[in-house]
Amino acid sequence: MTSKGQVSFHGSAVAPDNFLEDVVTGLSLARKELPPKYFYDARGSALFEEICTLPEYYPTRAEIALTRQHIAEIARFAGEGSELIEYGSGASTKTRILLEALEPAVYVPVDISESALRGAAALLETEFPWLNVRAVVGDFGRPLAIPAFAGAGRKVVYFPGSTIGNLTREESLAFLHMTRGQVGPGGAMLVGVDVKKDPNLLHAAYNDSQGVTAKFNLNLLSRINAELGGDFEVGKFVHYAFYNAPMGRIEMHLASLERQTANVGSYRFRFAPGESIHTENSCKYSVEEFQALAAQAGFRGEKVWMDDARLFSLHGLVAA
Ligand code: AVJ
Repeated sequence: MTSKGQVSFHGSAVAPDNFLEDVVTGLSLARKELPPKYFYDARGSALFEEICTLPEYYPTRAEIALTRQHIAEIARFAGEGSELIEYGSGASTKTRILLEALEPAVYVPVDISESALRGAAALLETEFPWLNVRAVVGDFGRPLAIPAFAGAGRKVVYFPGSTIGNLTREESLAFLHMTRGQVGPGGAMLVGVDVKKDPNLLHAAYNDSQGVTAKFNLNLLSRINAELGGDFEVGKFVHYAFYNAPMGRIEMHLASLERQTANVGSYRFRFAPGESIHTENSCKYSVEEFQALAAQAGFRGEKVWMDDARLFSLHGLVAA
């Protein structure tokens, strides 16, 4: 292909996040919690990138390996000239592998951050000059207006990284259902899903020896202090992550080391010794479990690809 692709940006009428409201609501619960999406300020995003390179954090490496290994089949599954829609894009290594092999008619990265999208689009323009990019600023957790692209093949939503693990099983079901509507009949989804395994491996992946995951978790309190006028004594909280086997998920918490209070604006929150703020779930699915969930949402599981060590899965789903 030699012709030049087009790049355009589209809004999707997103209701902006309300950080303060979400923090106050979450910290007012009997079991305190905060939404994991707020991890990703500039420092949090950089720490997450660092996590992806840690020896204990296998998901990123395993997913890249399996994508490389099975790319021909993945491309065949997506179909020629597809409309490739990526949720929570960031133009990562995985996306580049896919774009090269799939040569989609159009690539639609969807992200809440317009600046991240503009940066990614500028890079893609030089790396893939033939590629049509229609960036959508929006929250993939809500119904989106995806611009139609004349002549494109089927819609394929790419959702890598086991980001779906942040949702509870009920939320995932609703999300898959909504996405099925988004791709339409015969449309498809490629979802990266972390799989159940030796809990020691899971535990290590979220309790790395260099303490980067701890910094990533604790950064949420620093962010509240900086952006919402909070006065959390970050040194009096610790990162606490464990595998909750009955729930099939890693839970990350910030545990209070002592009895203390913290203020956020005019709100005051009390902490008992050892009491925690639940900051993240990272759900793990066996292949069969995820296929059953997808089927409940109206998808047929057509393909499952895994890396050699069977640490991570990529599901190829077709809207039934
Ligand atoms: C980006 C949600 C897939 O759950 O493994 C990494 C985030 N948290 N280490 C995950 C995360 C702690 C990651 N996801």
